[in-house]
Amino acid sequence: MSKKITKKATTKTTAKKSTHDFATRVIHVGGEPDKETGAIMPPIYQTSTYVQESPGVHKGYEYTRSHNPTRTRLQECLASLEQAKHCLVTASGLSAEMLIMHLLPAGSNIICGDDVYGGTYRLFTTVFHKMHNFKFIDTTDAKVVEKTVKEFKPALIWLETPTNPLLKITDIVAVTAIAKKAKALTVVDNTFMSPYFQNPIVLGADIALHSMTKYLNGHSDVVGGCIMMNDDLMHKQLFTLQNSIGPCHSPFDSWLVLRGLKTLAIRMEAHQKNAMVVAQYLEKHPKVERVVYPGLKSHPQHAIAKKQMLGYGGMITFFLKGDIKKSNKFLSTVKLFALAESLGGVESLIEHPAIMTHASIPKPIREKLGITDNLIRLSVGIENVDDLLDDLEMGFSAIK
Ligand code: P1T
Repeated sequence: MSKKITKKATTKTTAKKSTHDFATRVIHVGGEPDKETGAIMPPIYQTSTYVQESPGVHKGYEYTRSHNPTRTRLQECLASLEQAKHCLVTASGLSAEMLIMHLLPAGSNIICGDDVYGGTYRLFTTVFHKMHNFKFIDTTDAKVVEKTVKEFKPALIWLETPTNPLLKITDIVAVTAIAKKAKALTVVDNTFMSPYFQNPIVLGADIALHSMTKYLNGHSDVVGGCIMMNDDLMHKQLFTLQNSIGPCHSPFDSWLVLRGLKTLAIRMEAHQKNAMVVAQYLEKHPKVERVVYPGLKSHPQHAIAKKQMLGYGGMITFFLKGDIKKSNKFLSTVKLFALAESLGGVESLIEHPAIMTHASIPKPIREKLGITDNLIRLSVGIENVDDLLDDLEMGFSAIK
């Protein structure tokens, strides 16, 4: 995509008000030199507790489950990137989702997109189904959303856009408008786009959520999650829940994400550039049945992608011509594309959703959605793209 990306912050953040461009905020918000020593890199406050002058008299920090200065810096930066007022950083993406589930009164109705990360589906259908009522629908069709909202009266609509793994795209502006009319909250899992390519809160969502494990950190060495929002009361409630339940992020891991974040803008550009080349190569390949990439004109929601996203990201899924045997052969032949779960790191990864990331979704549902045995998901890294194409070609050559 040749669109010039200049993203000025339009909303104030509690943490740091900055009108700088995204590429500047990602480096400087939360990255101020240490006041005491001038160290240009933020210290890692590797401490569990803080000394108090007298009981209850302290410098704002009591215990690291509640607050930690390294984590505070990361939260400031992430809030700024999503153009949100608040951010809470959590132990994992799933624990961020868990906190949001606890925010709602027991017995709430929740509409969730029918194609979501397998772990999200498992969390909702095997843990929170005891507390709330879930309906999984195709949120890419605003008419279906409108009808279901009327009948089901949800307290919350949960969107993943683009979805994992089928990269379906929901019109955030349209769905949040329907939700607002019905006084329902909207959450957007923005993991696949990162705040560089999509800002759900600016588009109308109440909450943007990320698995920080992916593009935000970008180096496949940290697990974490984050929740961004504007509402003060919601922030207070989620903080209380996090402090009471305990899924906090370690100071060292927060520091690693702060470090990884600095290159988010250039990494996302590089991921996208490579992904577009790979998607076009796959689209022409005789051994490929179909390619799904939001940047391709053939993507069913390409027009919405163009409207609401500032880029198309680094994730591609494609259907091989063939069966599970051919998929396995391909997956075990490629080398630069490492066969592993997860995504969003600088290195390219490949995986088989039906056996790996989405195995927790019952087979009949998976197949109805289109998560079939010939579906392969790529997280395109930032290596030299010709090397990546050679690697894929080696995989295709091995299929007879
Ligand atoms: O792994 P964790 O940090 O807990 O994040 C969960 C999660 C939430 N949302 C989305 C869209 C995700 O993709 C994930 C994790 N996904 C993988 C591990 C994967 O390979 O798809």
